[in-house]
Order: sequence, then structure tokens, then C-alpha cells
Amino acid sequence: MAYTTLHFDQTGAVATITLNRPDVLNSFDVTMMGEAQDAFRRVSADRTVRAVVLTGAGRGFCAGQDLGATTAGASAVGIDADFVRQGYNTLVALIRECPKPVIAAVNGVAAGAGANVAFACDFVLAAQEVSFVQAFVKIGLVPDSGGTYFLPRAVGIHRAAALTMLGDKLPAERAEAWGLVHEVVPQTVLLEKAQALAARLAQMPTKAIALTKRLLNASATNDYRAQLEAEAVAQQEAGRSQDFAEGIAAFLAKRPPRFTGE
Ligand code: T3D
Repeated sequence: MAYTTLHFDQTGAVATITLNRPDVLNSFDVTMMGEAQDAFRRVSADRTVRAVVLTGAGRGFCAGQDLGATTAGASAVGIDADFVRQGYNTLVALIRECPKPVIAAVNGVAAGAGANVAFACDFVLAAQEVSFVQAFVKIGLVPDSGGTYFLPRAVGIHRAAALTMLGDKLPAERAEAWGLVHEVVPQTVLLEKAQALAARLAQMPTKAIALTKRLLNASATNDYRAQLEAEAVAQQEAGRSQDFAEGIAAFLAKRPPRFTGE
């Protein structure tokens, strides 16, 4: 697919997806949603990609739904649940189920679904001056894109209530203190840092990382016995990978491992 609303770049084993509708702070229209979904399907399927960076062009990361192109604007009956299912729900599932680590490099404001798409990523790096806004309530909507799932788990029910019911800006440094952001860095080095982290992850045992991500996803709903069982099954799979054999061989030979992701 040739993209018109995002840039797709692959350097070595790191893919970088850059949302590119800067005039509207990279808010989602139907085209960008389709292209973002296609890009995540592509990186998931491509064995040469072993880590992914998601960022935005210009001064925003993503301002959620393009309010000039919402289904409410296009239809007298308002928003259709299928629009959300086929759009945001699918995109968030593609990120959570991507068998590669996904890093959000939040270069500018992340609002509405844009904030929650960032929180759906495995790592969130944010520039110092960035803020996250659960903007939905300001226009009479509820949080979507997994906001009511990820936020209470990350920050607790009361902070989640304040964020989602008030819709105030959450500055990057407070988001870091609350555990929503992995690291806050100066804007000038954000992309460099995100790509360096991705390059590091891309040299690690990709299969074990994919299985770890699957376990972390499952932990939100499993009880501890079910989670122990899931770990046993995943360990069997990891323990039959070429990277496990390489990890053991490298350890015994006292040399750095050369993981291939297989
Ligand atoms: O179908 C459905 O709708 C269901 C799905 C819903 C999912 C959602 O994400 S709902 C939430 C949608 N997003 C918002 O409500 C955020 C709206 N934007 C803002 O509140 C503010 O723009 C920000 C807090 C994000 C940033 O403020 P600021 O002062 O830094 O920038 P600005 O001046 O407001 O925006 C810059 C430009 O981007 C401006 O255009 P202009 O005047 O320069 O031509 C503004 O209109 C445009 N823009 C910003 N956000 C959106 C947008 N245009 C369309 N849609 C947007 N979401």
C-alpha cells in the first residue's frame, strides 16, 4: 500500500511509522486510520522488522479523531459503534497484538484517541513540553481506544477518573511520575532516543519479547494460577527457539549473544 497520510521507514530491523497530517495535529481521518492499520499489519508480518517506533510529524503526536471528519459530522444519527470497532478498536488491538515491541515517541500533544493509542504502546517516550489530554469529555464523548482499560490499571481508578472526567492536560513529567511514560527527554533528542531504544530491542530475542508481550496482555484478566499456566506454555515455546539455544551457547562460551529473532 502506498501511504499518503503517514511516512513508513525501515532502517535495519527498526520500522518508524510517522503520522503525517500536521495541519490538524495528525488527527485521524478514515484514510490515516486505514493506513495506520495497514502499517501495523505490515510490521507484524515482516520478520525483518524487530521493533517499531510510532511518532507524529510537526508539533503534534496525534489529536485523536479529526473533528472535521467525524461520523457525527457525516451523519444525522451520530457516531456508529462500528466506526469505533473498525477504526480505533482494530488499531489498538493491532498494536497490543503486534509481536514486536512498539515505542511511542510522543513529540507533541496527544489528545483523545491519540493519547490512548500512545498508552497502548509498549514504551512511551515523551518530549518534555508534551501533554496528554483525555479530551473526549470536552465534546460530550467517552474515552475510547482502550483509555478506560489502560488508565485505571496504570494510574488507579481515582486518577483515571480525574483525567477522563475533567479532560485537563497531563504534563509529560507528571505522566512519567504516574507510570504512564517510560522516559521524558528533550524534544531535540526524542526521535534519536526512541530509535536507539528500538535498535537495542531489535537485537534482543524477538520471539521471547513477543511471548512476554502476550503474557503481559493476558495478566490483566488472568488470575494467578491461569497466569502461571500461561507462563509455563510460553516458556516451552521460548525454550524451543533458536534464540534460547544461542543465549545458552553464548553464556557458556562467555561471549555476547547474537540473537536472530527466530
Ligand atoms: O467518530 C468519532 O468521532 C468517534 C471517535 C472519537 C475519538 C476521539 O479521539 S474524540 C477526541 C477528539 N479530539 C479532540 O477533541 C482534541 C481536539 N483538539 C484540541 O483540544 C486541541 O487542538 C489540542 C489540545 C489537541 C491542542 O491545542 P493547541 O492549542 O496546541 O492547538 P490548536 O490551535 O487547538 O490546534 C492546531 C490546529 O489543529 C487547529 O487548526 P487551525 O486553526 O490551525 O486551522 C485545530 O483546529 C486543529 N486540530 C486540533 N485537533 C484537531 C484539529 N482538527 C481536527 N480535529 C482535531 N481533533
